[in-house]
Amino acid sequence: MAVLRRTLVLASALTGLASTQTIKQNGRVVAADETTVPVAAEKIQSELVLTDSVLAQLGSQELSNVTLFDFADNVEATENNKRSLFTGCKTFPGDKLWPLQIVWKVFDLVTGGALIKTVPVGAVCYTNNEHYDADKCQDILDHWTESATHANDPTSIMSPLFQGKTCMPQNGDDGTCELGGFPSYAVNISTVAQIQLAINFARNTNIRLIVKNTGHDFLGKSAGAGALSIWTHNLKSIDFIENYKGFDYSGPAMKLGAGVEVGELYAAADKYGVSAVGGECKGVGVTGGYIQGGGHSPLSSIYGMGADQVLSIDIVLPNGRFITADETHHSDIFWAVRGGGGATFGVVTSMTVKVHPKSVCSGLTFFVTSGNDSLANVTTEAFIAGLEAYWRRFPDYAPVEGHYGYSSVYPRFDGLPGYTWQFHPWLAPNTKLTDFKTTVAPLLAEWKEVGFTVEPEFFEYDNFLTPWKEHFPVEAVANADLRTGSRLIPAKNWEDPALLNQTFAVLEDVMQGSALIMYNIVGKKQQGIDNAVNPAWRDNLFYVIVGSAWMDDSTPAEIEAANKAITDITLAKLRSVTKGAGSYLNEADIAEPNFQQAFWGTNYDRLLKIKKEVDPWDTFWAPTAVGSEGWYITRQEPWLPTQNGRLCRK
Ligand SMILES: Cc1cc2nc3c(=O)[nH]c(=O)nc-3n(C[C@H](O)[C@H](O)[C@H](O)COP(=O)(O)OP(=O)(O)OC[C@H]3O[C@@H](n4cnc5c(N)ncnc54)[C@H](O)[C@@H]3O)c2cc1C
Ligand SMILES: *[C@@H]1O[C@H](CO)[C@@H](O)[C@H](O)[C@H]1NC(C)=O
Ligand SMILES: *[C@@H]1O[C@H](CO)[C@@H](O)[C@H](O)[C@H]1NC(C)=O
Ligand SMILES: *[C@@H]1O[C@H](CO)[C@@H](O)[C@H](O)[C@H]1NC(C)=O
Ligand SMILES: *[C@@H]1O[C@H](CO)[C@@H](O)[C@H](O)[C@H]1NC(C)=O
Ligand SMILES: CC(=O)N[C@H]1CO[C@H](CO)[C@@H](O)[C@@H]1O
Repeated sequence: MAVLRRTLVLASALTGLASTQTIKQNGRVVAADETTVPVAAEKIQSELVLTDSVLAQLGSQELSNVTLFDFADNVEATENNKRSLFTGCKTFPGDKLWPLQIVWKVFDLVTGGALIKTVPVGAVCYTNNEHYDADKCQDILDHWTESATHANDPTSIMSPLFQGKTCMPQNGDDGTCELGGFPSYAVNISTVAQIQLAINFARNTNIRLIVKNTGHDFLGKSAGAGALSIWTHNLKSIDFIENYKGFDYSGPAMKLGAGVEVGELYAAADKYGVSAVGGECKGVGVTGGYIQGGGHSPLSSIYGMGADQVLSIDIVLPNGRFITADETHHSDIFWAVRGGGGATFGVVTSMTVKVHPKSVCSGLTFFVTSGNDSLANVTTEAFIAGLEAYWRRFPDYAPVEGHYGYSSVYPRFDGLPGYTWQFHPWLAPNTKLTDFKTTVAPLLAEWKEVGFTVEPEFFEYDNFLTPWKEHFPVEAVANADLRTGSRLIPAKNWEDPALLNQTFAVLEDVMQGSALIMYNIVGKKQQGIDNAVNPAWRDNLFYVIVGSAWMDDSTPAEIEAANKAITDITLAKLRSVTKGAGSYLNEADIAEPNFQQAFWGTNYDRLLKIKKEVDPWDTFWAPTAVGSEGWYITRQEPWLPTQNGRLCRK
């Protein structure tokens, strides 16, 4: 047992001598270092876990500061819990109650040296910053739009807009690098115990707590000024279970650590001769925000959402306790975490998910430009007719054939009148190419008729990994001049010709000013599975992501207008033809009105009840998360809610 056998007190906190990094041990003042402050963990099965016996040995009754690591159900922690329950705001750097340096030092020591003081990823580009490094800066600039640049950094996120853009590497020559919405500290997690220590510490000191895995979140949910961050990126374990036996499933499964990314999952699944449900983008964290937010996949129209695959969840709750939740244990937590959203019910350390037989995949790709110039393949008139012919047939594809149609329409990049339409691809999982061609033949015939003369490239493979590698795009991230949002367009829009006509009119209107990232996909309801996934996914036919962009040199008025446009114009139009449907919380507009309904529909009330039960302290908070409505961030433009401010109760 790697536990502290001597008593521990933070002497400088008691005496006010913040600079002397000492602790009191058996009544004597000694230096706080690795020899006097051992790692607080006990080995249980394969995990290093924080237990009551470890805590008991960390402190003794006469010592008060060890209670900073107490579980919420410990009597000693009651005073701290009260403090966090009744304070108006989370404690912020500079506040009287912000932990002294020595406390952070001891926190670092009990976590085994895992605490990282935040240096913004862009700091190396600021000539007036102590971290300035021309080579490292060039490297960051060269790889800025790649997800790994941000995933591998303890605190960087891929939507810098919501951090406040306070240390953009592009501005290093004449700006000042500030922390902005980055957390103050991050814990580089390798054990369950470190997560427990971080949660207990943040709850007991009333500090804002955030969780960052890869930093893909589009709404800034993995950032937060003045926060302590739990950085789960390095939890990379993957175990294949050939014959998992669960409540009502037996078959192949995989147990995935919280840091496993989609590309790592797909490669491992292929190695073990199975296919797994994950997102389309390589770097997204599987059991982090993706599954917890629902998770749409190229395989969703057959096997359902990412969250529908989950058999068991290992999670540290807001009270600091480590539990396993499944259909028969902690079933409320099990229900809520599958679709209720990240950073809300605790920190997931791993999940066990179903995997499926490896099987044939076919599909097509194309790239078409419309217009009346020599670069165009088709006239814009034929283009629109071709697009409508495709949309009209959506009911034949995702819900019936299990297809995943992933394509984008953009106004032409060269500014000439017209559009481009790119398939990234149209994927038909578990389908032979001959069958796929039969299914799409009527559409291709109609395309010819209306003058939409394209030559798609078809493909077929005996597995999912290869087409995913060959035909899916590498997506650029970290655009700081862009707001995005999404809408789920339900099957019922296809049942009413007038509504379908209106829907097409809205889409054609929207696409004049925005890209349409289009998915013909349904989160197919799986027999016997009930979870918190947005019910709107179950009757979806057309999932669309839209955006509103501006330029680096746009005026403040233009930037404000573009930010408001996504909510009040673009998405308002889409909402007007999809009343009662929803939006996907992981790819949503941060200012989505009535987000509770839009992200969770009828599941919201139960989610909020569970949130209040497991986290009465609001230890976990993230913008638009379940229960987030009771708090706000100070110093915000109402049209741009960033994480660059203090978190306070309303
Ligand atoms: C380029 C790109 C492509 C995408 N493609 C898809 C797609 O195909 N399908 C799809 O469904 N989504 C997709 N997404 C959206 C993606 O699912 C979300 O951004 C998701 O939140 C990413 O999760 P993460 O853990 O990687 O990111 P992070 O930003 O690190 O975390 C996201 C949220 O989850 C919380 N969180 C992370 N880990 C944990 C944990 N272990 N326990 C508790 N909370 C945690 C964070 O606090 C945050 O609130 C895409 C996003 C991008 C940027
Ligand atoms: C985080 O911890 C891992 C070990 O789990 C280590 O390999 C890595 O270098 C650490 N990263 C940082 C930034 O400290
Ligand atoms: C192309 O179409 C645009 C309007 O859509 C028109 O202004 C322009 O004159 C046309 N050019 C040619 C070469 O026909
Ligand atoms: C469109 O035209 C370009 C060249 O002008 C060509 O490379 C491309 O294959 C065409 N697209 C289709 C789908 O026919
Ligand atoms: C909607 O219907 C009207 C009348 O039939 C037609 O003129 C119009 O082109 C249709 N619009 C769309 C987008 O289909
Ligand atoms: C950071 C913290 O909670 N420090 C406390 C340590 O214990 C002494 C004595 O009880 C308190 O005065 C400090 O506030």
